[in-house]
Amino acid sequence: MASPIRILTAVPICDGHDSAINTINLEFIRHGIEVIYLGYHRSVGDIVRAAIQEDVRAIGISSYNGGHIEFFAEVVDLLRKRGASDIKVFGGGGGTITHDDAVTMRRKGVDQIFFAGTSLAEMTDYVRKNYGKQRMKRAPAKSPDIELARKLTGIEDKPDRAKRSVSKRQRKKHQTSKVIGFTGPGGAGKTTLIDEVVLRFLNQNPKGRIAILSHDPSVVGEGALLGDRATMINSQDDRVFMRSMATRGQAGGLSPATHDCLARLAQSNFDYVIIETVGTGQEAMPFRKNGIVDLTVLVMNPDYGSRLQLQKIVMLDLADIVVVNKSDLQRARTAHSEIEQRLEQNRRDQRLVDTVAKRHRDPGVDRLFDLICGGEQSQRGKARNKS
Ligand code: B12
Ligand SMILES: Nc1nc2c(ncn2[C@@H]2O[C@H](COP(=O)(O)OP(=O)(O)OP(=O)(O)O)[C@@H](O)[C@H]2O)c(=O)[nH]1
Ligand SMILES: [Mg+2]
Repeated sequence: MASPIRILTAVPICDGHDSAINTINLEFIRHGIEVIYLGYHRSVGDIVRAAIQEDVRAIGISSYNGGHIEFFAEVVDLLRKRGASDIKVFGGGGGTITHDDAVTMRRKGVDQIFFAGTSLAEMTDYVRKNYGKQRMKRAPAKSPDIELARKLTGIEDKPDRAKRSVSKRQRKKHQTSKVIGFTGPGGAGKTTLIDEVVLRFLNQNPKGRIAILSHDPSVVGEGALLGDRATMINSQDDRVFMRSMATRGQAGGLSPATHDCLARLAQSNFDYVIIETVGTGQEAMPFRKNGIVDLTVLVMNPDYGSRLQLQKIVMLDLADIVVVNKSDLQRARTAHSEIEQRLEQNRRDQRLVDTVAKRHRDPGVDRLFDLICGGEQSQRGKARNKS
């Protein structure tokens, strides 16, 4: 079966009109399209970087506050400058974009503009027809990010073939990055927390690079809304390579291609590779069989129920670090002491950290960052310090 079409959607800088694109995103995913949503108020640079790293077929921009002729043209130009003009640009913006504007925009390299009154079905058909065919032979990659992004696409589209070609031992041997796995129930704050950890990394390591492999579930019809970039504001940076993956039918929090994509990232000269699973259930052990993850972090919401629920969460036995996030909530102190008792029974050197990920400069997140990045240094960090 053909792989799902991947597109990126966004709203330009100084524009908060996200209602239209939210509706359109939903329609796309209902029809089998994987949508990486970057959010609103996004710059040309952020949009182009994300499109390249995600290796999407096209960028859909929804623009209402004016300046669309220049903004769309700048996206097309920057794609060309970065060697990614095989990523196409389309969009809309109700009555704000006139028919005359659209003619100018097409002349400047925009594929298509949709006007007020267009049905959602028409847009979906357009995407399928124009961005659904297999790509022709592509020009050689002009940058390491483009090359890596294409490799990940290759693995994701044919996960079985990649699995056979790389053994677990080989993967570990070539690994240059420290790999950190984040998991935990839906909405516990994994994405917010990772973004804060990344911010600290970028501030402390002026030359460091980090990769994020982030997962969201595929829905009926096999599309997916991959929305982590909209939350990870700090991670939209040239020193962060981020890739969003849909689970594509696999249960347990990861996708069939995760292990091989992770292996590829871990060999690609990043200081750290962070992987986030989808929100998981009590029985989930997403990293157990994976020889690549060096450190596992379980992010808990204080509202897990009672002590009885804690007995059932398998990852509490396996995680290296357990985080009680949302420590600003009332139940957090009880949660801390209940989880502490639960971990004591394991008699392992597991760490327990309280955080408020959505607060800037939270001391709990500082502590988590030290636990993750303070000790053992990645191969790349060591090499950089020697030179
Ligand atoms: C809803 C709305 C709001 C809501 C936004 C809610 C939200 N979270 O999105 C609120 C009330 C918050 C709002 C605020 C403002 N708004 Co307002 N808003 C609108 C309104 C009424 C509808 C826009 C909309 O969502 N339409 C629904 C979509 C689904 O339909 P559509 O627009 O016809 O789009 C079609 C196609 O173009 C296509 N399409 C659209 N985008 C995309 C993208 C892709 C990828 C594709 C494939 C297709 C596609 O889909 C539709 C299919 O039929 C328009 C007026 C209008 N009637 O267009 C003004 C309008 C856009 N707003 C306007 C203004 C000025 C503002 C404010 C600055 C007002 C103020 N002074 O505070 C603020 C700015 C907010 C901000 N931070 O940017 C002006 C913009 C004028 C301009 N550009 O010169 C407009 C045109 C109203 C007007 N006539 O003055 N607004
Ligand atoms: N009160 C409070 N809310 C928080 C905190 N951290 C994150 N949130 C909010 O919790 C919600 C979910 O955060 P995410 O970071 O998306 O959670 P997640 O675990 O990645 O969610 P999934 O990937 O969907 O499982 C968002 O609305 C955050 O703003 C916190 O420390 N306190
Ligand atoms: Mg998340």
